[in-house]
Amino acid sequence: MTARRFNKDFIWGAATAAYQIEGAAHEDGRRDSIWDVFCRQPGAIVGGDDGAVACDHYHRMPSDVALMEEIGLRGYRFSISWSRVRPDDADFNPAGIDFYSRLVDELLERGIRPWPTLYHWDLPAAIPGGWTNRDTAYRFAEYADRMAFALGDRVHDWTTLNEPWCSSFLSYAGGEHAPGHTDPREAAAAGHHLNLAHGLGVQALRAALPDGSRVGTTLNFTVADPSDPESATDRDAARRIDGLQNRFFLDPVFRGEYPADVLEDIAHLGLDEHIADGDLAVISAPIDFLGVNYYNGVAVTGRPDGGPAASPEANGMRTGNPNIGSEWVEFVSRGLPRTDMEWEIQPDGLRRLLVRLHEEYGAPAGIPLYVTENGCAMQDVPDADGFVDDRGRVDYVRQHLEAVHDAIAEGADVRGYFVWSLLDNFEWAWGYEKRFGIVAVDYETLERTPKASALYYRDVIAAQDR
Ligand code: IFM
Repeated sequence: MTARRFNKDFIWGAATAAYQIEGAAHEDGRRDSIWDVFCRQPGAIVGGDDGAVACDHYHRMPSDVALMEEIGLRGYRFSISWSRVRPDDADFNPAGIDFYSRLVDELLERGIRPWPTLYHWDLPAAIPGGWTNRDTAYRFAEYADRMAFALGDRVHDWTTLNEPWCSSFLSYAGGEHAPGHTDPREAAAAGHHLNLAHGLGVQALRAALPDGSRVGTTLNFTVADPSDPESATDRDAARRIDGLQNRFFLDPVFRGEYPADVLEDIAHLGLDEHIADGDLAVISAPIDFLGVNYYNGVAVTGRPDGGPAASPEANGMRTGNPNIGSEWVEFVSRGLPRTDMEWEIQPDGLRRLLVRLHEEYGAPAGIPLYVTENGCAMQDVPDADGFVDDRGRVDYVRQHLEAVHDAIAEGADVRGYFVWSLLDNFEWAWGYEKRFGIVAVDYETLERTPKASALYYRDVIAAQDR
């Protein structure tokens, strides 16, 4: 991999999210987010874990940024905690804003480009109705405006949302993420309100930021293949997954419309009731880049006997409840190796995804793509010194970087890669059981130890300068 050349401006980064690493959940004015509340529900999180301490990044931020510099990162994708910045949905909190201002300064001092995301799932719990409430989208725009005012002189790349599919369908229908609801009609409403929040957020950011600032969004993508390509039923199952998980969020932003086939699939969910005149014009305001999160592909069938079932874990989390549409869909195993999340390792899915996104969405809009998350959970075993020789993760990252390189060679305009994640961290409903970091975190001592994958990534980045 070190032999492959990327453009000299390619951003080599790592990503995290506020609730997963910061801790300090009730310090300096921060108040509950929907995740703090969800974590208190018995059985919601493996091991009864929560983000109260997490990696304690809130207190260790300068040394974490120093670690980023040691790895050679050129970009750092983090999220801003709305609940820290505007606790209880009331006044803005200067101490909360100051944390992100100091983080940005620290990054810039070390030559690392700040790449903030405004919403990575930790909605203030006090907002009535969460994302089922249309008003939440307008509150998001106020928050975006305030952050642009605070950081816009130093931050040039802004992301509105992270993975709105997760904060709508997985959260309001799948029940696996906060607030843990299982009502598909709520999920459809939440999905539209998140799309609207993105559009209103873009407007607010554009109005407040200096010229030359860039605004984008990050979506998670599921590359669904029919289990049997000859089966029309399986092909239709793949279309439906692509529709609900990918195009439900892409098409309003890039084309100003919901895909007709998806509207038909979910006609029973009352989406129309939530779409007001002018919403789609707001949502489709031009953006400057698309963030692409990719972890795995899935093989799907619409036939009851369509193949050996994928494990229950593979059917959950990243894939959510696939049966929100009107027809039944099942994920089947095609025998590929899997990560500790039971997700298939399928690097070629990333190549195909990037080429498709470029051809169908990026190129027509004239905008580049960034891989804003890619990585894997593995069963890490530290040695006596706490070092993790995570060969499996090294292979995963290498294969996916090759896939990015191949996609670029095929014409996709991909300008950066952010590995998920810098640190082992709070993996949502899985608590601390699943480890995605290239840097190990000892949750007793909170000590950080770069894994073999961090050293590998450092070498890949360094090789680009030779
Ligand atoms: O940890 C998450 C992250 O918060 C969003 N994208 C997927 C990651 C792995 O599940």
